[in-house]
Amino acid sequence: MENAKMPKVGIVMGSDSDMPVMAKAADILEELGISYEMRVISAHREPDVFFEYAKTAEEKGFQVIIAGAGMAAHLPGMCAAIFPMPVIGIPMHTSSLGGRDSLYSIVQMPSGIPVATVAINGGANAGLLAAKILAVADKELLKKLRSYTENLKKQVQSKDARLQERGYRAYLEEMKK
Ligand code: RP5
Repeated sequence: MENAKMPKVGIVMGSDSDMPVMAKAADILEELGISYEMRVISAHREPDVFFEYAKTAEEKGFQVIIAGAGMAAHLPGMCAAIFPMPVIGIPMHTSSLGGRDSLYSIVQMPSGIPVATVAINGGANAGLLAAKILAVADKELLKKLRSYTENLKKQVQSKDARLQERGYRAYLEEMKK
């Protein structure tokens, strides 16, 4: 049973050390007015808690889960094994293998259980991808996404206009300030 107060997106991370990246996904959802719930749940260190989370995610109203993890990053894939709707995986950068460990763990899912994997530390894109999935059935949200994209274009255009006006040397100096 869906109601307006239910969070539409579940944001889950394997450790609070993932928080700076996961916060970027939450920032995007807040900017677009999308309700979410954020949790720290480790699939390895507390498998019983994780299983309960993934099993009850649908009845809590989640339509998308954004799951971030690092190293042997099984959290997103296991969410996708249990939760029937889209799961977006965010591979964390790691000091030992530069995040390739997390990336391969998340992206190399077996056939039948997809995880939409964004770039290493791609928190903002995960938030945007979740919004785009929800926008398929939400015209107001689609409008906000169009204006978000239009704003990106304006930012590049104003940078280029400044470059044309000042020249690259002055532009570079101003960037250092
Ligand atoms: C993963 O192990 C987490 O997602 C985190 O990225 C990584 C390291 O966790 P901590 O040792 O910082 O708690 O489960």
